[in-house]
Amino acid sequence: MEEMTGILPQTSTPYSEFGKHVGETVTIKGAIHNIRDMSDFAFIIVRTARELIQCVYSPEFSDYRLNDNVVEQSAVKITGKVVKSETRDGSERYELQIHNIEILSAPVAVPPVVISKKQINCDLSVNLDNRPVTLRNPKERAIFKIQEGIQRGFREYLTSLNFTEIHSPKINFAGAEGGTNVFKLDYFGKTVYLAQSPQLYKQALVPVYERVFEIAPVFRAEHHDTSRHLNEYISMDFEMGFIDSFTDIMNVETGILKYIMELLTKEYAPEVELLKIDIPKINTIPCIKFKDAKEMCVKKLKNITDMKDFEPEEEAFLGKWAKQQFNSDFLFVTHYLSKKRPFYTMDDPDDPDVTLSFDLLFRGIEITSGGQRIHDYNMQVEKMKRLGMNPEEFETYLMLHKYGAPPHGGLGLGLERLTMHLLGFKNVRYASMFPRDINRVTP
Ligand code: AMO
Repeated sequence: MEEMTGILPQTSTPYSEFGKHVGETVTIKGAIHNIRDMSDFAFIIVRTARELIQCVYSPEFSDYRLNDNVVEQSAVKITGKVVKSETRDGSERYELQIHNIEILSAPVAVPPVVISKKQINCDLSVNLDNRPVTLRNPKERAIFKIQEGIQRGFREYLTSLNFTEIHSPKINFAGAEGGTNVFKLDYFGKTVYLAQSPQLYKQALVPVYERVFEIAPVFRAEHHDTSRHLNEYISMDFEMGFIDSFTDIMNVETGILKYIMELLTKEYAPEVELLKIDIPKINTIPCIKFKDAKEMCVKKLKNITDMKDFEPEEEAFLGKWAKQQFNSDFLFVTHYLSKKRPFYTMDDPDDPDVTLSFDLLFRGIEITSGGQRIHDYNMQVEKMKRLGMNPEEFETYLMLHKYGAPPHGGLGLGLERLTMHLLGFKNVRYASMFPRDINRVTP
């Protein structure tokens, strides 16, 4: 009887180890990404999990004879000799002189979009329609490797501060953020809602674990088609107890972002280089109160009518201002109006018209909302009533307050929004693997 050892045999040599095998025969597994036939020899570029490996075919050293089965997107196992290759910039590169090719699986059709070029050259909608294929393009897949790095950074940094990772339910008894952008669902004859955020649950877990975080999808029934809204996105949330001020939350976020940018620089260098990412340098992040930011916008921009919130052009202006004044790509805007923030937000005891809350702008676009929450039962019930809500419908949420909760706060950071602005995309869909918007639920 066969027994499992828990050890995965290494049957493919990673490119990062080629330097140790110069002159030796190795085996690699991957997909044929591109074939460049040069009549008496050919370059066969093999795509592995993270790299493109240049393999050279020549009847001089290849036992295999190239034939019609060797096509782009075939899954192959190639055996060959590692040799150092010439580079214009003098950097160390290696290639494989092919001895043999084993076709593990061959496609039955040519991809609908050319994916072997440096970048995908088609409309966004065609790119998204063909996502399982277009994501194979090295630049496209690099976007989501970077996204992995962002999530890793968020997770690693918070874990180092003793936060506990949680998973809250996505089928909920109420919308956590209010408003109309909530998906209703028929749940065995009852109306329930898809989670707009993990808000109510992450707060409930503060008296349990003190510090919690979650990285998970959330759902917003956005009825409009904009370049920065998705109907499903990944929210990176945390919540922490025993805060002295909501600035504790902003300090933790500053630490998270510094850590993420360092991690990307150190461990995601191939993707950072491929996508030419301008990694922001973060020392400190400046803060401005909503009221002061608004006054500045009104002075500098024309036709500002909404005095309770920012228009996208105001955020863009504030982003430029932060860059000029503080050389910062980030800006915290604090003390948003009470009227514009959700029911769980703590009002400022010194000025109840404003809240102990903040948004973080990155290069002129909001990527985070957060703040201090109400922890007092009577204060929360009273605020709900003031906002026309029925506290009885939130009985289980109010257990948090009823049975004692420490002063606490937290934030939600949109993964796709952060990726979008880090990579300089004009549309958030480029930063979503399989975006869901008002017109799209496939693939
Ligand atoms: P808020 O609703 O502001 O706050 O969302 C937090 C962050 O999530 C991102 N975001 C979106 N990204 C893509 N598409 C959307 N439709 C979309 N909506 C929001 C943004 C935004 O800054 N519970 C609070 C957070 C908290 O206070 O802890 C909340 O969800 O980057």
